[in-house]
Amino acid sequence: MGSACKDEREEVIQAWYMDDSNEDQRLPHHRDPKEFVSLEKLAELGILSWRLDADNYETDEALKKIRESRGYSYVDFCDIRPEKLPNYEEKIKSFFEEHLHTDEEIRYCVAGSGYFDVRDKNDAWIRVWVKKGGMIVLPAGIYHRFTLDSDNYIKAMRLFVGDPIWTPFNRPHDDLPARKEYLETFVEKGDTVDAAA
Ligand code: KMT
Ligand code: NI
Repeated sequence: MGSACKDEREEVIQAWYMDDSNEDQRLPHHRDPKEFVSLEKLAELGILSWRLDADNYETDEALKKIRESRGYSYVDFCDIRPEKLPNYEEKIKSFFEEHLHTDEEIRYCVAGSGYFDVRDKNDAWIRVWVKKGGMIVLPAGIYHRFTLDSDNYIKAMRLFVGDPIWTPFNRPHDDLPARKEYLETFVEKGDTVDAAA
């Protein structure tokens, strides 16, 4: 009952507040009790998401429309698993360093799964679990990090507007225009309404 109303994205993208234990980064790190975060709340942080048909990404009209409307001209794939990725342990460590980018980070999981951790408006970690068929956009300037989950495998399409710039700026990088714009657009908006009265 009621399941017809469920957002189909929730089958492949789930988010929750993290605990603060230092256990293995690949574990879920739920709080006790669990505190899930809605996709609407992620949207308030500037995070967009879709559910797509990962078995047919080569011909998928829905993906084509997203790429056209958002200008995602570039695509490649990254395949992250111990056997495939050179310097695997080193890369896993660097993905998990908190950082931001001056452009969107756009990832479409076509196989496997992984955790994209993002900071909320109060600087708490939200863990965003993306599974096969889930596509997310992290806005420019949001602090975030990535880890595999305990299945140790993701194949993700990486998209970009024009020539890709993957440079991570490890925290703190609060003086970058992209950071300031992020805060103005998603964190400080609305705060001045009362003060202006
Ligand atoms: C990133 O930017 O952290 C990555 O590209 C990680 C792999 S994408 C699933
Ligand atoms: Ni990143």
